Amino acid sequence: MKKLMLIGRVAAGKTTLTQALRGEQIHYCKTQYINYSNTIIDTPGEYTEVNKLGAALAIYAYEADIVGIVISADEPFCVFPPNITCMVNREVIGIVSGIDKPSANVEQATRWLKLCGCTKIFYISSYTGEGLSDIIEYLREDGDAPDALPV
Ligand SMILES: Nc1nc2c(ncn2[C@@H]2O[C@H](COP(=O)(O)OP(=O)(O)OP(=O)(O)O)[C@@H](O)[C@H]2O)c(=O)[nH]1
Ligand SMILES: [Mg+2]
Repeated sequence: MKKLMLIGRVAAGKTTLTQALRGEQIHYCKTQYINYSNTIIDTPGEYTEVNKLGAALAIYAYEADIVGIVISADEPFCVFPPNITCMVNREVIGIVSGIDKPSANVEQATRWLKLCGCTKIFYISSYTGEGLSDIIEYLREDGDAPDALPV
């Protein structure tokens, strides 16, 4: 599997997505530090929100094959500046999370991710499971088991 690093504001849904992709039971767990595993690097939202910590994300991206910008479908504003994808020398994908939420505005989140510079965008709900297989398929490499989950 390609290694995916997730970035996004606090409560964007990064950890919940990590749990869902791994097939774990979903439970709230505030991310306090960068969690590193073989296939997913989960980062605290503060690294995205606090300007000076953003540089650490750019450096940490070297550890990943793909960086995923996670924006929840009900976020009231975008914390990312335009064309942010050029700050890392890895492929950057967009992930709209929480598409099951009643207040979801998927079109708005999509516009923000495109403004960030994302050309490939996934739409997921960690609760219903919608869209998760698309991400798993995208991370899969030759030789990976057909049902492999990033653990
Ligand atoms: N309805 C719905 N709620 C979600 C979804 N994903 C996450 N949530 C909820 O959003 C809240 C925040 O989710 P987290 O995954 O902890 O967010 P995070 O981006 O890891 O946040 P930090 O660790 O603080 O950076 C939790 O209460 C989740 O249950 C989703 O797909 N659908
Ligand atoms: Mg988290």
